[in-house]
Amino acid sequence: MELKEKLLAIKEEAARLFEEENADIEALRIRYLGKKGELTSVLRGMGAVAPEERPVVGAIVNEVREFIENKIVELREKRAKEEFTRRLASEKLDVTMPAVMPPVGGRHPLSKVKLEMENIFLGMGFTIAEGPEVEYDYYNFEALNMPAGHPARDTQDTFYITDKILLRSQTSSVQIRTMEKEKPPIRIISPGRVYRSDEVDATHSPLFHQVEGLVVDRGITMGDLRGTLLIFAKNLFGESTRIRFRPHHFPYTEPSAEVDVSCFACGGEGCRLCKGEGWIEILGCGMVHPNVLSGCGIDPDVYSGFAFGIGIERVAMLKYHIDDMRLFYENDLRFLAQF
Ligand code: 2NL
Repeated sequence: MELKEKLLAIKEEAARLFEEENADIEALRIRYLGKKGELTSVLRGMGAVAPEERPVVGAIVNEVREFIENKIVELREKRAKEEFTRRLASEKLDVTMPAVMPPVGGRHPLSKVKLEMENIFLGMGFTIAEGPEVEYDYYNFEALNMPAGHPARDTQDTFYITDKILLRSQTSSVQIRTMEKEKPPIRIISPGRVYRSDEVDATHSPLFHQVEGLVVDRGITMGDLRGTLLIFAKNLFGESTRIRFRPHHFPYTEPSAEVDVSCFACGGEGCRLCKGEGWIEILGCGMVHPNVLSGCGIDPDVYSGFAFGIGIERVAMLKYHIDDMRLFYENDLRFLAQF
């Protein structure tokens, strides 16, 4: 019968078309199974088929539909496999190739200088002490022989949280806390942030960094201070570096001195860096004032000590020839990437 033959012809043609090299699966699916597809239109013609013939024709329609559906699935799988094989061949992966390195940051110049200073003192047997940046007036001023109203407080004016609590103006406060807690011998450095209510300019910042040092034991003399600072200076600026002490005044040390290093750019001849002086000021120091020792419960008749304070920014500016302190805080990579 006509419809049966038509169906078998459809099947045969479909079988041939699916075998073609560039068979377009989607186009074939629409052509045979789509709403206006060939099988669908055969089904529409079922009305003309004699009722007793309908189950037979229906079965053939179903068989042809299944045949085409299977062809679609088969061809899709075959294409996917081919694509996979093609990609395996073309996308070769060399597992021995070095990985793409993510960009890695570097240390901030202030951190570098701080670490360098820390390592020099660690090498001399010092340990690192840390403490709060928000500090009691007592530890920042009072215990350092600067009672309320002392004129030296003006030169270290800082930021107050309350009458009695402030942002530390030096890390001496950490050393006072250590002396309260520990018996001599004490040999510590206290690196960290300190604050002053200064206007920002090329050489001032309300936040800067310091390394302070403290040694307390029986029989500590100014000779120990000098020897320690000479080793420090030689390590930081080179073996030929010399140091000199100039008398100074700090309320918390007696005697007190400012220390210069021989210019590491010209060796002491006088140049632009040392402004023709041959010497560069680098830190303040002195023998710990007896009032400071006794205030911490350490008997000044038995023990003596020396202390010093070094500005990290100042050392970093000298070392790297930086003329404006603000560069340290602006986080401009064009500046930072140079270190
Ligand atoms: C500077 C240099 C200095 C100290 C810091 C100190 C610490 C204790 C006792 C005595 Cl616990 N002194 N530190 C001593 C001399 C100088 O810093 O130019 N300061 C304004």
